[in-house]
Amino acid sequence: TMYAPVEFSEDDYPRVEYQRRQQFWDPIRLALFTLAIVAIIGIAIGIVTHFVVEDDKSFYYLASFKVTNIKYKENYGMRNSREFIERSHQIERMMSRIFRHSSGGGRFIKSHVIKLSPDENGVNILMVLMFRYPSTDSAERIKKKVERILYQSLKTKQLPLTINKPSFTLTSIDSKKMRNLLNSRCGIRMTSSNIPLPASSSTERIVQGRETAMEGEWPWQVSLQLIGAGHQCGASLISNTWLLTAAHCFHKNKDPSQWIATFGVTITPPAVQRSVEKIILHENYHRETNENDIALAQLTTRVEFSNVVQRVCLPDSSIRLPPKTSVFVTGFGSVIDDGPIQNKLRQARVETIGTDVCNRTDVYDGLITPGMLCAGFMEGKVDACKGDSGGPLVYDNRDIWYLVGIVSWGQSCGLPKKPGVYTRVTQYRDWIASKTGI
Ligand code: 4AZ
Repeated sequence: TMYAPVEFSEDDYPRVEYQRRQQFWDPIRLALFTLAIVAIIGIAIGIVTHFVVEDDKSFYYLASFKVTNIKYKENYGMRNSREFIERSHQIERMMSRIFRHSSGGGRFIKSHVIKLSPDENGVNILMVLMFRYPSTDSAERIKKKVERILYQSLKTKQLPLTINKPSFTLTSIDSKKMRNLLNSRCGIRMTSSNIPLPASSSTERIVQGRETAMEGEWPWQVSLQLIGAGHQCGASLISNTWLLTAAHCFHKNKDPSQWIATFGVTITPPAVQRSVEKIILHENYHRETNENDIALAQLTTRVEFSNVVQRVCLPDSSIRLPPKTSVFVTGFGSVIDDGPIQNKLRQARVETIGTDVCNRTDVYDGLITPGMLCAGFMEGKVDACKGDSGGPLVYDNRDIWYLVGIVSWGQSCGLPKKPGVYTRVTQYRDWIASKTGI
């Protein structure tokens, strides 16, 4: 058979073609057009975001300069001395004044004095300066800006200290170097990105009077555990190897080989773990009266400081906290009397209570000795409890944290007129030094 050619009538052909075109092309055009519009909007948003919401990065500098209108004092060599602390705060305040009110304003985060050393006509100051600038900026360009702001301030501002301009040097350092420099100081809290944690950031997240801690918020907190029996007590890290805790924690067991110390915001898993080499109880600890409820534990191997492990400062023995001073107690203890140990670290803000008030007949009726410190509230509720014993009561002085108390005893937990009783650390400053050299 032969194939006959297909015939189209003149009428049919153009109509079919026309209908196909209409069905096939229009949705695609519409899709392409929409896609193009979306792409343009996307790119526009990207460009705007890039300029409006800058991607900031931290820049660190080591500043060294001479101050000529003050004389060096011997105690400047000791970082925990009142003289060093007061002078450092004055210098840090001055740096805030210089950089906070400059055109580059909000870029300045913080400064920290590292060292004060003698100079024939004044004092040499070594400090770190922290700034946040867009990540696209270079360390060298920022250095120039910082120097310009500082030199401008020397000319125009009335500053309490006379900075010798030719002696001023600024060196860019990386975050690791900065961390090492800051680690030479105690009582400092940092987030994982090396930004200092703001003071008492989180007092509003209270759950049953106790809120859970963020990582790195209380980096000196230790959990003391008996092998096989778990968490027994809290403790505070005061150096790479020494822990300060309560003597009554070792009532059950004084054998160091049976104890371990863990660090971090959870008991399991711990951030770091160490075994215990040595336990030193206060010679005059009395179980019946709770007097001298203080002990030291030495780790078998040192811990390295990081954003989650850090030592707390010991206060000078002369420091006095007036009544109603805001302090924080932290621990893995129960949140109700006779409740279970908490796996996540908790914190509570309490206030110091004068010994005169705490010794009233309706409170602790004379049981509070000079080596003890009361803290909490007369109406009760917020308090330390079982399992917090040995742990820290800390005081924040300009973002540097001091160990002022050790959780010791109390009548139950959170009862009205029965505040927590703590070992008054200032009373034992010399005892700690005699045993550890710290
Ligand atoms: C304890 O049994 C304990 N409310 C610790 C602190 C307080 C009470 C008891 C203070 O370890």
